[in-house]
Amino acid sequence: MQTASFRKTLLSVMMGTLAICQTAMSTPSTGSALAKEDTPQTPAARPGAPWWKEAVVYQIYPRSFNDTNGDGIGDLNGITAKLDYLKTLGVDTIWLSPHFDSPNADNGYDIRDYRKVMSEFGNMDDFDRMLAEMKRRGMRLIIDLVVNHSSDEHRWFVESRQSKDNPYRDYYIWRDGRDGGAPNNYPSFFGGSAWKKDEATGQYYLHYFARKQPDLNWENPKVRAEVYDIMRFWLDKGVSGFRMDVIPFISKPDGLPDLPAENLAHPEFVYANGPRVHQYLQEMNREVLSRYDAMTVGEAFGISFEQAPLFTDARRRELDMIFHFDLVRLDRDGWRKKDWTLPELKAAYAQIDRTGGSHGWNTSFLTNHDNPRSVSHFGDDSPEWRAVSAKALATMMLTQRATPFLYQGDELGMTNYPFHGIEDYDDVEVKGQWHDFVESGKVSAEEYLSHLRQTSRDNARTPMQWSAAPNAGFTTGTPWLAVNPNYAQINATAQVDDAGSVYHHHRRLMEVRSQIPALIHGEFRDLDPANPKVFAYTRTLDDKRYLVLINFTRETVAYDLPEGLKIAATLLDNGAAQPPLQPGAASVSLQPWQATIYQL
Ligand code: ISL
Ligand code: CA
Repeated sequence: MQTASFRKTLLSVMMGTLAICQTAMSTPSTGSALAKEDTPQTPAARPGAPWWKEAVVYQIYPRSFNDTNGDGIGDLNGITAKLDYLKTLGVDTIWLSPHFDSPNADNGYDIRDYRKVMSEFGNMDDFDRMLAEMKRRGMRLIIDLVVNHSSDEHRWFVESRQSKDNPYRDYYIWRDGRDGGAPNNYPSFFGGSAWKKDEATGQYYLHYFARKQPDLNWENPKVRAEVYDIMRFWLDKGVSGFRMDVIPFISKPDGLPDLPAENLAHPEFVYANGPRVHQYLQEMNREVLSRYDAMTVGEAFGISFEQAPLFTDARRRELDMIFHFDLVRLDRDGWRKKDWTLPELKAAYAQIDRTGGSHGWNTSFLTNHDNPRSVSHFGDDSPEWRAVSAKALATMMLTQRATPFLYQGDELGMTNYPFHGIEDYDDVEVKGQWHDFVESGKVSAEEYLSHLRQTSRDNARTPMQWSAAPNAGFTTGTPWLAVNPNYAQINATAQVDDAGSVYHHHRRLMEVRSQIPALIHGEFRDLDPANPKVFAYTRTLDDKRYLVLINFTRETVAYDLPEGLKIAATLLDNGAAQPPLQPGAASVSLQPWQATIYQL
């Protein structure tokens, strides 16, 4: 743990930033006493930079965050109760996964009413109070815009399926079958065909995801107008932007021809490249976004690095940033786990940085509600190495030229869940795959489960671990999904009281990031892309240059700094380094999973 020397060196390096030292050492409560000085807006690190470039976003999966009424399901009041914990962590923007009225066929990503709060999560008063309490703390809220599809219980679809001439018929995508079967060979991501025959009219409707998630027809200008009204409704309430669910999927291929055989395993690369997606996003920007100081991030599942700038180049007036999936899905092919190498991971970071270019911007994330836990995914979640490797991954994630998105619980280094049988899983995607792969006899249950334990989305959806109390303090009832049994060792209360914890390292990283513009806006350069053990990159802005070194192994690595670089000072280390380096050093003995930010 950093000693007085940490405080002294940090002070000397960043005279102007005394604030960091002091706060880094004090330990906040996880309760809700509001500290007055917390509310002011932090000045832009780089004058003129839009707020969302300097934001640090925290993703909340409300069902699993915090339950305040004992029904075992997280709720909006549970979020409000933890805002001080988040404020002190240092995040300034919350991304709230869907909170809308939904029958929960896909945990909220199937919306029945876009202007109503899901009853399990609370009501609109709870929402308004939550938003007001965020703003009082100088925090912003972005919400999930799930408009590639709605729930089949949404009144639009209830109407649409009534008859072929119903005024809402064209809100969805209906086709006659072909040869007694589906209109084409499109697969659903959740198993089986992407078409469902509807007895009422004998036609098929399209659903890229579950049957209870019919795709909306964006060709219909009425549908687009409905979506823009919904966006204005929430922006006028004071929401600061949107995370847009599978937004590249909204424009369907003309004529809906069969997928070529080679695309059947990964249809996203066809679904994401419809002919009018950019026309619609530019219209959305003109009609809505350009009239608000709002942030937009698109979930660009199926978009290549080459296509990315089409969405994020500011001159095109579409989106501010997108989530690429090449990095988080590096080690899996659908549900199948596959090996990965550090050079592959580093290459993804370099490509992502390049796609941002000078007119775009990027996101930096290592997990979300659709991926396994970061430390189990890219770190080392064994008891001995979990904390230090979680801090190393945080150092990497929070020092990119991108807006960081931290997923709930990753600030504690929460791990994957020890799933056993299929009955342990809740996810609709798992149920579809079990049917398609195991019940069909294509794959044995053992093989499927051995992979799924490492790749399942449910790993990220287990309840937040607040304390060592029963059910990790998440609920006084029965949790909707089992709590990870390691909550006695890994929980917020213990870590907030331990200055050397993964929690506090995230806090210090966010402080350093907010004080050093180069760590946000500086040019990124990987100095040693082929190195299989060490990630060494610089961030340079004007005459300021910083080096980040991360050892991805359990061994000590003697590392000679490339290109004659010399270290001026150690800015922040994840507690692995000994002894601290002397100024002018040209080589470092990197301890196992050591992650250090140096000033050059
Ligand atoms: O990888 C996936 C498909 O095989 C999924 O993890 C995911 O479906 C995909 O990344 C799109 O995700 C988004 O849309 C889905 C929803 O289930 C996810 O939770 C959401 O993030 C449908 O709305
Ligand atoms: Ca609840």
